[in-house]
Amino acid sequence: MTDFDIIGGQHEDPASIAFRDLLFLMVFSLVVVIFLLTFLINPVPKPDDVPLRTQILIEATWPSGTAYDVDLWGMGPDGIPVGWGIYEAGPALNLERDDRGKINDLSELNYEWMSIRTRDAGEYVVNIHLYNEYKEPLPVPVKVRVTGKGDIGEIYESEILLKRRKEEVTVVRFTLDQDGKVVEDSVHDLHRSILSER
Ligand SMILES: [Ca+2]
Repeated sequence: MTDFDIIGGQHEDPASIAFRDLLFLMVFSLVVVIFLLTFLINPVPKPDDVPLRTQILIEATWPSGTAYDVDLWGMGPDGIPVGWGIYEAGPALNLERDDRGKINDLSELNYEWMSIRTRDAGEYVVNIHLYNEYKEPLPVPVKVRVTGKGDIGEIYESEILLKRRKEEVTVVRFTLDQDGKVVEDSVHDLHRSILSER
């Protein structure tokens, strides 16, 4: 019996050790590659895919299946009106979904929403406007809700009646402080037209 046989008998064949090490390296490399691929396949989304980083959500809903074209209008601290045709101002305010009642709309839902993506300090104004009732009876009830993420919570929720075509109602105004919190007692609905400032 040679030394080699003893070694071979008591230990594994060097070739199989080498093979096992190689196999281990391959599996390890594969795990590393899969790990890296997970990041490559799920990278930070491209701008178009970015989930909406909404800090404050402004929603308007009116009766499903009706033809009323109600518009949400908003204005942030930069004083730039945002609404139909003017979809965003600064990084703060965006009209995310316009709903024209039955026009270009396969859904029965009548729902518009705006987002405030950064809580810039200053006053925000939220208005609704009846662009056209399209022969539907008046008034039209519009539910409006303004909800902030996390500690902000609900800022406003109520139903407003729009009584005539082109009527613009100030739903709610509120002010955010430097920390992005709603200033106490800043919530009110004193009329301020946004459409006239376009
Ligand atoms: Ca609309």
